[in-house]
Amino acid sequence: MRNDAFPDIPKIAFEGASSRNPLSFKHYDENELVGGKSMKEHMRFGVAYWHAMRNGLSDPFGGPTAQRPWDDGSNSVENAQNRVYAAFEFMEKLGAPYYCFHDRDVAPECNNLEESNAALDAVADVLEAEQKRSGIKLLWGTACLFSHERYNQGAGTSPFADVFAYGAAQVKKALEVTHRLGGEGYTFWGGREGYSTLWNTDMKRELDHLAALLKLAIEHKKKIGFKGAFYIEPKPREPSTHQYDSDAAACLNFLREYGLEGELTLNLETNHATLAGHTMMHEMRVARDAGALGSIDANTGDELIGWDTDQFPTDIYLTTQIMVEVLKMGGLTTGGLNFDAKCRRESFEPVDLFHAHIGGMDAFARGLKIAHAIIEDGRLDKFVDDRYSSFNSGIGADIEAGKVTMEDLHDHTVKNGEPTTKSGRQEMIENLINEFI
Ligand code: XLS
Ligand code: NI
Ligand code: NI
Repeated sequence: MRNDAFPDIPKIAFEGASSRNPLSFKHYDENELVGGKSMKEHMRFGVAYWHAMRNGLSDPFGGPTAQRPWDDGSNSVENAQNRVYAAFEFMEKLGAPYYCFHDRDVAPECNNLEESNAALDAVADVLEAEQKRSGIKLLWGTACLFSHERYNQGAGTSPFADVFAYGAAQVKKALEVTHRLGGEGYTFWGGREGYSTLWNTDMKRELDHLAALLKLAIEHKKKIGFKGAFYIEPKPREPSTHQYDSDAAACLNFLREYGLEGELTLNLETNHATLAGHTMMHEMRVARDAGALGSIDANTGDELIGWDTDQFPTDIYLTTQIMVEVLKMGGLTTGGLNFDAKCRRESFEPVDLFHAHIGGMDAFARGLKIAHAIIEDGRLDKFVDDRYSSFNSGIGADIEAGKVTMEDLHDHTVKNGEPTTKSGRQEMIENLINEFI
């Protein structure tokens, strides 16, 4: 513990909706019970190390702006270790119970794999000690298989076997470190696992290789006794033109095709849903219906900018939709709400990290309460149940039970004549939701 990275910032307290202190929670009271469970347990907030500690806030038109006085800008192990103290001071003052990292966020890439692994171990020593001291836990770890130039054409789907091997070796180490740090999960996000053009791509072979990498990781997970969850994180494109894990449905199909269902669930990110042309609610529903909603990268995109802007979520409508899906799946278990989000380039001071995370946590606190109220109220669920009630008996029940033939349906229709339908009442339902917001 050093406690010198954010000298002017006290522990962020819950002060309630009437507070005018920007460095306080207005809605997130970690101990408040919602439906018998504390907000802290419902949301399981995580800080993304790569954004909070490593993102210089550059954009496609300009370099980094972030002021991070505790960071000397060097690639040394010592600097990486110093960063850990700043990270834990930040997370403790914020009251975030979890964090997530890539191997290369926390420790430098060195001259070769063995040196990089040794650097990772040296930083993990400090991470482990700080976790123990603060009680902050690792939500998930991962390996960065997309930044280094060797991964310019992917890792698991690289056309080069030696690159595949390097990526696998990195996953092996990242898994072991995640296990050592008591991580509750491990995420696979295929940063460059896709293609830039199909003209030079053997898609079938690349997908076979991606599945092979996952199978090897599952094998290794069992070998080392890692009990955490495995997640796969969909994203449709960027930097590639097409990524194989393009959306929730594509990921589920991939897992089924290679017999991996049950081994991995999904880590869904709001901004990736947007890039896929879906709402986050859609992605969550697809995953939840498949029993595969694992964890969430809580961020949002900009409607006016077409890339992964990774902004902090502040839209109450969005957080409500997310929390409705979370509550309906019975709550998060191993997963959490990981703020895979960065400050805007113009928000370059250390204190902006606090404003950003406080806003996200407050927005989710409100989303949780609203979602809980909507579900408790019951009118929405009743409407949806009623809407499908013709399948509860008679011909509908027979259809669902698989008891009918085409002849039966023909005879039914001849006897029944023209069917009647009822209004879907979209506007009424939207008004009902707004009663709670
Ligand atoms: C990038 C991804 C990445 C993953 C972790 O767009 O969201 O941050 O969450 O590798
Ligand atoms: Ni993400
Ligand atoms: Ni992203």
